[in-house]
Amino acid sequence: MSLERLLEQDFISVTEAAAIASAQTMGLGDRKHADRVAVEAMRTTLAEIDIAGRVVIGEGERDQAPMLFVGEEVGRLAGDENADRAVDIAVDPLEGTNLCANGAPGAVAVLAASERGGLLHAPDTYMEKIVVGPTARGAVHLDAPVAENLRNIARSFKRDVTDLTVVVLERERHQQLIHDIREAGARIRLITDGDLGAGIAAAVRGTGVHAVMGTGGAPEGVITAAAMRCLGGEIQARLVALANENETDAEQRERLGSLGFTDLDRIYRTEDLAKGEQIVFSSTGVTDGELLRGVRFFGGGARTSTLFMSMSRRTIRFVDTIHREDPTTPVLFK
Ligand code: VTB
Repeated sequence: MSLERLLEQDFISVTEAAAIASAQTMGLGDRKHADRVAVEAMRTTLAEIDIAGRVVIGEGERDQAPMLFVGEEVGRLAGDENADRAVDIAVDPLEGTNLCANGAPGAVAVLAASERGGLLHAPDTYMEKIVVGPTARGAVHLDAPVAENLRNIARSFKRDVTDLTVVVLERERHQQLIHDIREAGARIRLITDGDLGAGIAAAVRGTGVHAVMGTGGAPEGVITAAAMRCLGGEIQARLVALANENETDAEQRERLGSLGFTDLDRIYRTEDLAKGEQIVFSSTGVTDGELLRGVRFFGGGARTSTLFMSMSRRTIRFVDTIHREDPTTPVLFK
């Protein structure tokens, strides 16, 4: 039986647990706390399932993160390299920590997994990305001028550029990009956080999102790639050494170099980021979003909405789960 099939229910419950835990902190204004409880819930649930899991994208390097750090072995079969359930795992227990802390839409709990070696161990730095869905796959190039990419996306959708919407993170660094998109005539949706969820929306028709452009986190780029493998979409990306609250540009460049990422011109394609032959992806809504509803508490339980995708099985499931503390709690149809 394929790994994907074996682990389906298990992985759904992992992101559900993380989503419920963090949703309980929604609006408390404490993003670190929201993230911590999501990490704890995800790790506790992972420990109960029959996998020899290895975290390849996690909460940070071992010295910075107590749990779900890169390299951590998780699952009941942890450390058993002969296990036929050896999987590499990329987690983002709470994507959009600020969104959750502010009760804003778009926060999700996410996990992607593959056979060993199927997901790039990307460093925790920035990544320049362009993401499109299956309709515009093959029509863009990271180095092409913005207007050219938009023209080609519009052609794929058989419409005008003015009928496209591009999602961009609202950041100072995106001034030029925003200017170029406006000048080309496309519409823009600025978001405060969460380019992973936006990338998934771009790969689903009917969401009104046609592309995501700009620079966000590299680890999320790999998880986006895993989702694109399942959805038939495309991501092109490049690592960027860019200062953040902890490091200068030069420090990032040095760290990238020490991890073996010396060619900062290299464009990573979807398959470079997530090359696995068996890929699964699970994402549960924490707050309401484009595709998923957030966690709803009803007194005596919670209801979650999850997107679970399996690449080789070619299934995309929208899973609506009622978690009851008390088995006598009535179930509502909707
Ligand atoms: C933001 C955030 C994303 O990376 O892009 C962040 O919204 C990095 O950018 O969800 P800043 O340091 O400027 O906030 C993500 O966390 C993932 O790509």
